[in-house]
Amino acid sequence: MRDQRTAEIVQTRRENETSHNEEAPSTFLSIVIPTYNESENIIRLISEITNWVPQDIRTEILIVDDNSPDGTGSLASEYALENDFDIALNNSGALTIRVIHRSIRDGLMCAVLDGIKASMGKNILVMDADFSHPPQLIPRIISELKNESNCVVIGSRYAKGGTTVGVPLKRLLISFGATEIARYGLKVKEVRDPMSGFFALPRHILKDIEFSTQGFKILLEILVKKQSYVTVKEIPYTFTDRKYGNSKLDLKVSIDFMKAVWSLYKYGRRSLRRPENEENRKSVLFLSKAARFFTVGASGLIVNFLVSYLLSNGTLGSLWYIQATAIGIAISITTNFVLNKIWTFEDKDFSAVHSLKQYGLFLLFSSLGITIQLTLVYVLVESGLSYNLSLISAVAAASISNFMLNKKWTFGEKVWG
Ligand SMILES: Nc1nc2c(ncn2[C@@H]2O[C@H](COP(=O)(O)OP(=O)(O)O)[C@@H](O)[C@H]2O)c(=O)[nH]1
Ligand SMILES: [Mg+2]
Repeated sequence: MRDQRTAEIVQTRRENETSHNEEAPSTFLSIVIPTYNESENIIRLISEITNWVPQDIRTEILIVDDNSPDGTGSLASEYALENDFDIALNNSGALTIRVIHRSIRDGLMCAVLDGIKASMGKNILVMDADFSHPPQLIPRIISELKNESNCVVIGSRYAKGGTTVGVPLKRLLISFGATEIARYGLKVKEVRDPMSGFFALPRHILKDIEFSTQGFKILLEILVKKQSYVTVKEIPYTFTDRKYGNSKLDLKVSIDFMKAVWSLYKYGRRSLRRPENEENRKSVLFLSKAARFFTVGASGLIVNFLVSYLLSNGTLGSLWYIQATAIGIAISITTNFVLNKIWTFEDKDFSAVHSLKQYGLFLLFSSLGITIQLTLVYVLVESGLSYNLSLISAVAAASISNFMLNKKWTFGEKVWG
């Protein structure tokens, strides 16, 4: 299946190369745009981009479409053929459009990676097709790319001056929670928006990175895996929720995030076996433990959610949601403690006094989280959000502070390392 799909991409590329070959060697920027059912957006977006790309910048636009049922792929191909984008915009600049038609829907991350593989530019810009990422930012991004050779340029919702408009509360909370977990858990805290899908970088930064196509956000992987090598420039912008079409990521978002934490954890373990220097070793250790802690947290989230849900919906009981949540919290704290002791912090001292003291501290720090969690659940449910989503958001917020406190006090480790 996969080979068949790859073959189709290559074939599409070759067809296009026949007509665009002469432009390829000096392309400055490849703009990779994944699409799935974006027929209402894609043509307007391409023409907006052509308006905003400076005329002296040789650019290719690469649409990566997963056989959209609404015909986005063929619309884009027809548009590219009808509008002769091989005509130089002026003496030195030119714009080409290529469409990669993938026969099956194989996920956003994989679509972007296929686009990057097929691209030819010295620099790569990744953006969505739904106008959440404003093309007006492209000139700024280009000038930052020109300024520095190792710079990852991020369109940032959370840097000072950036914001989001029209995004439903539940998505904002999930996005914010995931961003904070990534920033603090995976040691990219100096980056305000490491989960952005709007970013650009010189191609050479991607050398040697083995992406996990099970991953969640390409930018996050780049930042974690190349953090000592790159500088980061965040450009604030206003993220506007799409006007046309539907989001495809609502349901998958939490599952994908857990997968990402898991694969970054595995990366941390592998790197640990070949530490190059002390600082690197410390950061890998920290990264690895944080990833484990949050994986345990994610398992606790499932335990917490299931217990609370089953106790409130009549399956195991019909408790008031606050009571159900409290029991869910108590059980998940205990499973979290055991897993963190054995797996995250690899503590081999199982003597009763030591373990009980640790459990006491773990409870103490968790009670801080409980306060945050209960308050948040209450505020969110009472403000009209569904109980399930309120619960997920509150659990995520509470687990962040726990990592640092437990690392230092419960398990007696230095915070860093
Ligand atoms: N090729 C491809 N593109 C996708 C897929 N899922 C989402 N996209 C595109 O990825 C971008 C972001 O998706 P969107 O649904 O807007 O996610 P949201 O902004 O998080 O709600 C859009 O341009 C989508 O068309 C997919 O499975 N394959
Ligand atoms: Mg979107």
